[in-house]
Amino acid sequence: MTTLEQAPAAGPETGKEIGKDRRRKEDQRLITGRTRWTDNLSVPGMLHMAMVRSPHAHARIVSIDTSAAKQATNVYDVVTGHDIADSQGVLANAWPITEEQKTPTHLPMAVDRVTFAGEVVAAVIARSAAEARDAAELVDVEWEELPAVLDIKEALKDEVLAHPDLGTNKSALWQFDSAAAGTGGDVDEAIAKARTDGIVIERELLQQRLMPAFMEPRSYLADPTGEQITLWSSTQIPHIVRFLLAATTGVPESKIRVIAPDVGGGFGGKLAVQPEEWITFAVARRLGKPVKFTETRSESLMSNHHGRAQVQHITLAAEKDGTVTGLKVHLDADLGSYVALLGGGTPVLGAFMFNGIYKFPAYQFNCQTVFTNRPWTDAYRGAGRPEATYAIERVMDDLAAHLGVDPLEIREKNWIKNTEFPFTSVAGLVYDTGNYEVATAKAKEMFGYDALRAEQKERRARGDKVQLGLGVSTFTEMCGLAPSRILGALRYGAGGWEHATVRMLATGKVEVVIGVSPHGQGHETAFSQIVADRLGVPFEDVEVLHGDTQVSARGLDTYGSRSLVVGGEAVLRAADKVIERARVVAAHLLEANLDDVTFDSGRFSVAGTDQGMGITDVALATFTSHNFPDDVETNIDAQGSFDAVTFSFPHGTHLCAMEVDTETGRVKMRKYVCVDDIGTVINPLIAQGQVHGGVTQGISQALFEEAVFDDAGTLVSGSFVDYLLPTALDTISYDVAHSPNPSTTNSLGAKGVGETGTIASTPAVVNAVVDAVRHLGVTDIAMPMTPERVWTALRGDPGGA
Ligand code: MCN
Repeated sequence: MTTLEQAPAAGPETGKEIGKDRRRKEDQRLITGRTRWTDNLSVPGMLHMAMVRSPHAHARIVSIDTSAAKQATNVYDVVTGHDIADSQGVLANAWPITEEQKTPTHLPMAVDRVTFAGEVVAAVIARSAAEARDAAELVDVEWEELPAVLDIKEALKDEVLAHPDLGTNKSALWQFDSAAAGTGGDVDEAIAKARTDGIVIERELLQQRLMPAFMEPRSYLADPTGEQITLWSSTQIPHIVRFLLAATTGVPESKIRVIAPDVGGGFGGKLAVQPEEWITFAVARRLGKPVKFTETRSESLMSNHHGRAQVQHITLAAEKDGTVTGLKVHLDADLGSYVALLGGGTPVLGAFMFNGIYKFPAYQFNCQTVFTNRPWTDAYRGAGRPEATYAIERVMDDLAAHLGVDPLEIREKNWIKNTEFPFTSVAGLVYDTGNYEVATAKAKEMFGYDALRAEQKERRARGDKVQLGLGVSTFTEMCGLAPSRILGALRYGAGGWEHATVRMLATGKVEVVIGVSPHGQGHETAFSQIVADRLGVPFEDVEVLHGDTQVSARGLDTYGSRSLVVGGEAVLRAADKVIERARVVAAHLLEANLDDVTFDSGRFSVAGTDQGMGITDVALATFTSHNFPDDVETNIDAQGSFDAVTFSFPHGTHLCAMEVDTETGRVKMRKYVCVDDIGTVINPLIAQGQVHGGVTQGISQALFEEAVFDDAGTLVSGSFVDYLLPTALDTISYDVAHSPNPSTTNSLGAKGVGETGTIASTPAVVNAVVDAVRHLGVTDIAMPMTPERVWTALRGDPGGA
C-alpha cells in the first residue's frame, strides 16, 4: 500500500500535456464500434415507434383513420395529434429576434394542417420497429392539398402563404447600421460617393439549402418506469433538452434525466428539441412504457432541420485604389416552415461577420426572414458565419479583379493590422488578438503561391483546355458561444456560461465532470490534458464524464465552438480550487504555515525546507484521515464556472488550387493549404482532425451538396444517392498549420476550432474555380459547382435559382 511518505511526486509524464498530439481516448470504443449508441440500447418491456409523415408540403388534415393500423400484428397503440392535443408542448421558438417577429405555433405532431412534406401526423407504437413501420403504412390520412410556397423570392411576394393565419410570409426584419450604432459611418453615403468617384461592386449570391448529414441518425429512448423519466437521446444538448422538456410538459426538471451517450455527430443538426424527441417522451409517458424511436436516413434528410438557405444582396463601395469605404448587406433568409430553436437568430449571427477581417468604415446589415413550406432551417456548422465569409470573400475577389490586382493584395490593403488589436469592428465586436500578416505569409509559402500564379499565366497564354485557378479565403469568426451579456443583448433566451466539477479520488485518480456535451470532438482527451497539466497528474489518471444530466447537473452543452474556450476555462477554475483546498490540507499534514506552502507540478512544498507531498497523497489523506481539525475540510473537490466577457476570434488564411476542364466543366482540387490562428492549441492532432473535417464540409457545399425539392415540395435529394457527400476519393490531403496568437478572453489563451474549416473553405474553392475561368468571362457560378453548372457558366449562365 502506498503510504504518504512513500508516495512518489508527480511522474515524468506530467506537466507537459497541453500542446501534445494525444490520440483520442474515445477512439478505441468509437472506431471499433464498441460503444453503445442510443439505438443499441434496450430496456425491459421496450416498445418501438414509427412515424406517419405528410407527403404534402402544405395540406389540411381532413381525417386520420387509424383502425387498420391498430389491428396490425403486435401494434400497441396509434397516436395522432388530436390524441395528445392537450399535452402537446409548443416547441421552442420563444426567442423572437425582433418584437414584431411573426412566429407560427409549432406543435411536435400536426393536428389540423401540415406545413412541409415530412411533418409528423401520427405515431405507431408496436412490439418491434419493423412492425411499427409496417403498420404506419396502414394509417389512412385524408388530405386537402393547399397551395405551397417553396422559394424565397416567391415567399417575399406574399402571394401564396406558408401560414395563411399569419397573413404574410415575412417573419422578422433585423437591422444593424453602423451610423446608428456609433461604430462607423453612413453606408449609403459611402456607396453614393463611390458611384461617382470610386468603385461599386454589387452581387446577388445564393446560399443553397444544406442538410446536416451526421453519421448516426437521430434516436431516442424514453423510459418512464423509474422514479424519473429517463430519455436517452442522440443530442448535442442534453441540459437544454431537459430544460425545454420540463418547460413544455410540466414535468419537474428533477424528474427528467437526459442522457446523451456517445453521439455520432451533430454539426448543429442535433441542437434542438426535435419533434420526434418530444413525441417519444410524450408517448412513453402516455403509455407508461419505455418507447424507442430511431429514424431512417430518408426521414433524417426530410425532417431534421436544414441549414444555410439564403439569398445575399451585397453592395461593396471602394475608392479607386481598392480601399473599401462601405459594405451593405441585405439577406433574404429562408426559415422554412417554423422558427427553430435559434430560429431567426442563425442568419443574424452573420450580421457580425460580413465585415470579416477588414477595417470597413461603414456597414449596414438587414436580414429579412421568411417562411416557406419546406423543413425549417437552423444552425448548421458555422451558423451564419460561413454564409458571411462566403459573401465578403467572393466580393473582395471581385474588387481585386475589377482593379486587376492580386486578391491577396486587396485583402492586405483592407485588413486590420496586427498592431491594431484589440480592434473594435464596424459591427461592434472587439476582436481579441490576431496577425493576418503572419498567417497569410505562412500560407503563401506553404502553397507555393508565386509558382502556381506563374503556371496559371502560362496555361492562360497557351489557351489550355484545363485551366488553373487560385482561391483565397481569409476569415475570422466569433466563437465560444459564450458571453451571456452579448447573447442577452441579442435577445437570445439562453445564457452562455459553462460549468465543471473536478474530484480527486482517494487512489489519486481524477474525475472531471463537464457541462459541455461532445459528439465527436474528443473532449475526454483534450480536457484530460488540461487537468493533467494543472494538477500535475498523469494524463491516464484523468477520467472525463459528460452527457448525463444526473452526473453533470449544470451545463449548456456543445455548439458554436464553445466547449474549449468556455468549458475548458471552467475546468481550469475547478482544478485551481481543488489545488487551493488541497493546499490547506497539505499545510495541516506538513504542519506548516499555509503561506509557506506552494504548489508546482503536482507537489506541495514548504518554503525553505525539503518537505513536501504530492496532491494525490493529499487526496488519499482526505479519505483515510480521522483526525482533521474543524477548520480543515476533508473534501477537496471543487466546481468552476466561466462566462467570458466576449467571444474569441480565430482567424486564418486558406488557399486552394483548382483545375477546371473548360470542355467538360469538371473541376479537380490540386492543393489546399490552411493556416489558422486558434490561439493555444491543446491537442494539435484533434485540432487538425477538426480542421480536416470542417474543410471537407465547406468544400462539400461548394461542390456537392444541395437540398432539391420538386414543384410539389417533395424532397428529391432524399437519400445519399441523390444528396451528394464527398468521399475520400473526392478529397485530397490538406496542408494544415497554425499561427497562434493566444486569446486574451480565457486563461488558456485558446480560440475555438470546431467550425473554422467550414467557415473558410467554401469561398476558397469557389474563388479558385471562378479565378480559373474569369478570363473567359465567368464571374459567378452557383453552388454546388457541378460539372453541368461550370459548363453552363462557361457558356454564359451562372446558374442558381
Ligand atoms: N481544441 C484544441 N485546441 C484549440 C481549440 C480546440 O485542442 N485551440 C480541441 C478541443 O479541446 C475539442 C475540439 O478541439 O476537443 C473542438 O473544440 P471547440 O472548438 O471548442 O469546439 P466544440 O468542442 O465546442 O465543438 C463544436 C463544434 C461545432 S459548433 C460543430 S458544428 C462541430 C464541431 O465542433 N460538429 C462536429 N466538430 C465536430 N466534430 C465531429 N466529429 N462531429 C461533429 O458533429
